[in-house]
Amino acid sequence: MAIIEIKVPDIGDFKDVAVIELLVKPGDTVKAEQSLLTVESDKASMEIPSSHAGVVKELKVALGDKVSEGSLVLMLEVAGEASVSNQAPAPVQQALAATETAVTPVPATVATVPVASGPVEVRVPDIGDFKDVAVIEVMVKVGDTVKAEQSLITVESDKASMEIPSSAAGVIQELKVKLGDKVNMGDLLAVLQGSAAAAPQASAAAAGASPSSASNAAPVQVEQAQAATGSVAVAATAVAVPAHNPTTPPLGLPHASPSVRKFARELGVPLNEVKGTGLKGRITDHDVQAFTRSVMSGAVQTQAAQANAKPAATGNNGAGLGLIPWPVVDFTKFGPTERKELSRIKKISGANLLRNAIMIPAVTNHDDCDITDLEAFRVSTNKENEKSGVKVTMLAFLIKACVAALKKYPEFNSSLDGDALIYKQYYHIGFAADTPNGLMVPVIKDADKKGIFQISTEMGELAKKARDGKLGPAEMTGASFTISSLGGIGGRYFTPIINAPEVAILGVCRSTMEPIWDGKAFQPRLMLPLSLTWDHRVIDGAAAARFNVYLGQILGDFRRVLL
Ligand code: CAO
Repeated sequence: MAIIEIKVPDIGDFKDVAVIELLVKPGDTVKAEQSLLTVESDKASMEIPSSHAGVVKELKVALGDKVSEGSLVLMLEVAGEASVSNQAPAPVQQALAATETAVTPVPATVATVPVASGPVEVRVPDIGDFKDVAVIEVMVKVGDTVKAEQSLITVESDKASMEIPSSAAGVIQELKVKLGDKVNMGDLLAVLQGSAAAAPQASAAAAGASPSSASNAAPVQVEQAQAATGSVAVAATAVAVPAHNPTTPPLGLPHASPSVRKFARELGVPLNEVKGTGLKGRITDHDVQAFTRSVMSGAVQTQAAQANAKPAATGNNGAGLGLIPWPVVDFTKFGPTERKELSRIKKISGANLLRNAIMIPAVTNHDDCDITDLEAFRVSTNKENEKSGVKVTMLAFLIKACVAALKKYPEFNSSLDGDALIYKQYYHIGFAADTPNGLMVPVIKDADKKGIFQISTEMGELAKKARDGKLGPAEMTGASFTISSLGGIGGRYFTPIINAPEVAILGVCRSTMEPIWDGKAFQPRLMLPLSLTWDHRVIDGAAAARFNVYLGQILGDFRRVLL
């Protein structure tokens, strides 16, 4: 075993290029020519391969470091007695695009020509082993002004694809190629009205120019596969980039030119989600733009956004959570069935409920409170106000009592915002309403500023609107706390699901007369079952118990609200 130094090979004109990606870590076993890191200049990016197989002992570069030819990249433990000082750097390796099987080098065989002033012919430079490669993308049209080194077309063989740049700046007078044409080194691509740019002329390559003139050459971009951690475009400049052995291509990678990959990277567009409309499904910059537009307009969601967003009411089979799949059962085997679509409201609320149930570490405290006196007051109040047409139910008192408890325990009236809590200084109370189409949650705004009659009146109006399907968005949003009352129906306790981004919800069931021990005897008292569900990230069990106790005290003696 020996430890050898792996250095940056000849990367042509590139100097002080930034390390943008580390592809290995200490302990990793690497093959010869396996990519170790990605470097990027303002013109291109490329992967730096290992010259040997071995085990990575130590990384000598970090993200953001600047490297040049000869810079030490890492220490590698290799089999045998290799000399540390004698390791030739590996050639710069180009990875493979989705449909490609290998990448052929782009040798340095273009030469400089004198400055052009009249029409300039742009020809296919030396593109190495590529012969009869198909034009799969034409990036310019007649009349376009192009800069020297701007990509004009993309060509593709069965092994690789590459962008062919203009050797001069100018206005395109004639385009000599079209989609599907086969081209070779030296073929005429375009005629420019030159603007005296001192750029290399590809046609010189055909005339047998020497590889040593490489430093002046126009770059030819060779398409690079998208690495697992992000796409990287290699611009193999027309320097001496030696050939390397074909490697196994990564499968299922998107098919796009380096410039499109760069464009997508800049926009944060996941290329593998973009549908290519170019030849052979190739992704063009228009496709990237169209994808961006559709994401921005909300017409499309990226997979990452979908993963973070609410799952469908029932469409999610649990695979994303690493769960076993949802059982698919043919119920007709067991008896007659009928399939009915969920209502729109059920679909929407189902998705929200699922997210909230999964994402919130929720705990429910069950408690009873004595509402004997309050119920007597409610009944007498309703009698006194029979003619007003406003009926006061227990829920109106519960809303008022909750406001008092929220004021005393403000974290129940908050929302999580990353590592912080947003304390709301308003008291908008949502109440779950049962409608023919499903559950809706209208909101009583500023419940702290309203009396029991006003709350009762609004509740009646909002509940009616909910049942008639006439609630507006403003009437269903902005709640800071929610109450779900099943008191009119029955039941004892239940575990309501928090209506995110709220942090707590109060469930109420039907009050019943119960024998309560007063220290001397059992007394008949009307007991109201309360179920408070709370987000344990925000609220502690003790605080939840205090909230319930305080709520019970208020409902037991409503005069406490005034204290
Ligand atoms: N204990 C005993 N009786 C109760 C009670 C309680 N906790 N709460 C209400 N009642 C009584 C009322 O006093 C009323 O009695 P009367 O008809 O004798 O006057 C009756 O039950 C019906 O009340 P209500 O339900 O019409 O009125 P409300 O203010 O209590 O509730 C509303 C209004 C809109 C919340 C309710 O109609 C509703 O839709 N509840 C269902 C909420 C729901 O679905 N929650 C579950 C969400 S999770 O899926």
